[in-house]
Amino acid sequence: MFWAWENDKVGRHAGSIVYKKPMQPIKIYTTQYCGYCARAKELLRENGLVFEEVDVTHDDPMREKLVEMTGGRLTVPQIFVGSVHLGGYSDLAQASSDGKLDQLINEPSP
Ligand SMILES: N[C@@H](CCC(=O)N[C@@H](CS)C(=O)NCC(=O)O)C(=O)O
Repeated sequence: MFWAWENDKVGRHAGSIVYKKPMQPIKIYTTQYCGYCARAKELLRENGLVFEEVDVTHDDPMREKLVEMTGGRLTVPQIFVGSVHLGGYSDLAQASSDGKLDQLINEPSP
């Protein structure tokens, strides 16, 4: 089991801290009353991952910028790991189950 919090994450294994290493920050763009956003945040928390949430509910300019940043995605949530656009909730769930999320999080910064 891997636990992480704060942005310079602390690794824990079997209850003891075994290593510290830098991890890519996770940023999630959300709106209020968004079921997929809630599920995405829950999944991240279940994995012990800390994230920064950007609520774009009342921020149309940011929402427009988000569409650009994601290559035209119009839905929320949109999740970034470091500079990599992971996608929405279903992309996060897939990445969590196939190991891509771990890989992205642990990738060294460019
Ligand atoms: N397949 C997408 C579905 C996301 C989705 O449908 N989100 C809704 C909100 S829960 C949405 O953005 N609807 C359009 C809008 O709010 O403008 C995912 O997995 O993230």
